[in-house]
Amino acid sequence: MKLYFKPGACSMASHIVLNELKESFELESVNTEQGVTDSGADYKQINPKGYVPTLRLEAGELITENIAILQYLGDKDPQNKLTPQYSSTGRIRLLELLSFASSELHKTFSPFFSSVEMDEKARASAESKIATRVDFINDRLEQNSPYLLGENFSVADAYFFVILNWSGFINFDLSPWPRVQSYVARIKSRPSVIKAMTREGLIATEAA
Ligand SMILES: N[C@@H](CCC(=O)N[C@@H](CS)C(=O)NCC(=O)O)C(=O)O
Repeated sequence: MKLYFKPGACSMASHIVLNELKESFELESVNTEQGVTDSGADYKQINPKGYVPTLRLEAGELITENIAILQYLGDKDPQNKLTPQYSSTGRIRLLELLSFASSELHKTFSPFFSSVEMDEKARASAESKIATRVDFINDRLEQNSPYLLGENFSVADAYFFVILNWSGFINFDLSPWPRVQSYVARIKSRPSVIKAMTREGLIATEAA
């Protein structure tokens, strides 16, 4: 398998999950602005949508979209319990969380990374939306801990971690939600996360 990624972007969630698995995999970084991969390939030929992540399977098949890739990877080894079984209530809860992460949380952070600068009003409005979404995560963690689905770290936690970790890059203060801050710190200490962050250049030394 090969993951096309951009350092620190949402693709890091799939990178983390790949590190949780025992299978070997390759990584190739993508310059999405220029539409080229690290080896010089035209990224539009790999993923016409132009954004990361893309997962290439051994047989050459390509999977796009965070929530599809995360579930594909999580289902690979049921013993890892990264995804609850299909048709279970847990699986619906997972899908509910992944949809929320993708269309509500992730996309509220996106304008902060755009080349178009946000004015104060737009920033305040986006921050207020992020706050209501973090409220939800906080409530969820009050009922389910240490992870969003309860006892087991799931692919949803990898995705939520990557997005919540962006708070530091956009100066969004998570201290009003200590429960969420501890959740982020807990996930950040996982060897799979340290390894992914180190490889993507987000932390300087590999502590794992
Ligand atoms: N719906 C897509 C969104 C992916 C996405 O937003 N990727 C961002 C990085 S987090 C990206 O590649 N942005 C660069 C671009 O759009 O040119 C998914 O969930 O996979």
